[in-house]
Amino acid sequence: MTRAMEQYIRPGVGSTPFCPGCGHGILMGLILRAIEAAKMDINRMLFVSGIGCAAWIPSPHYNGDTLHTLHGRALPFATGAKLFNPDLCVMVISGDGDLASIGGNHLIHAARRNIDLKVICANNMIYGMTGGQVASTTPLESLTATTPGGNLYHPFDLCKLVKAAGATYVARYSVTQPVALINAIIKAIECEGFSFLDVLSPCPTQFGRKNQQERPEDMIQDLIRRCIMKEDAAVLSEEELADRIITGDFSR
Ligand SMILES: Cc1ncc(C[n+]2csc(CCOP(=O)(O)OP(=O)(O)O)c2C)c(N)n1
Ligand SMILES: [Mg+2]
Repeated sequence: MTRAMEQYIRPGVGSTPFCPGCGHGILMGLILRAIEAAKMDINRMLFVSGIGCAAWIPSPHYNGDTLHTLHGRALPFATGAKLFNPDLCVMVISGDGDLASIGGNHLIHAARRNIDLKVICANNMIYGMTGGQVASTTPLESLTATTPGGNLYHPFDLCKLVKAAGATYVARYSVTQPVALINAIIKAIECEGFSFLDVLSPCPTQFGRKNQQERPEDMIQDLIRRCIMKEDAAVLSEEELADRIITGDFSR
């Protein structure tokens, strides 16, 4: 049986390392669908990731050039590759911890320089791979391995952060909005300048387990319920939007 997107999968790669209910596998497939829809030649692309579950999305799965780098340092590697070979379409695919916590300084400066990189942040709101520690994207009061009494701090709004820093294309979608997300990835591929996608990706194993969403389908259902397009959100009050996640394009 031939799998969908088989031609983009590295020969010999069978199953993925992702847990049941993890959104990273969904994202892995949607990125390939976007590359195909954009008619982008994968041989003109370089995929760069840092360290974490999300960093496994391109490497070893994609049958193209991949750089699996250091934790928090995907953007410096990607910047170097783009400067050396400006014809490359350089796509960074990594986690929220990798890009926005340890790598946060690189993120704002790459956006400020508006380098032509396509950055896809698989945001599961936690450090998944290392045991579920709190991240800069963890919601207020959420329980994690390192915040047993609840997270005391507000998370970054990554889209606002990166847009304010100077990025050209900024958007947020969830893996539960696959068509909109594919279209956003196509836009990022076609955009010249720094593009950033904040992609919500459920992690039932580390996040859900501690926050009453243990079954794989619980976090998916929760995202489907909470995500709202910014146009629909515009007519709702602050109270009505209290636990909603606003999605859409937030470009300048
Ligand atoms: C310099 C350094 N510090 C810490 C680590 C340990 N570490 C590896 S991955 C990771 C967090 C990954 O979280 P995220 O990027 O959100 O990816 P996820 O696993 O959630 O997809 C950490 C803290 C490391 N490998 N290197
Ligand atoms: Mg994470």
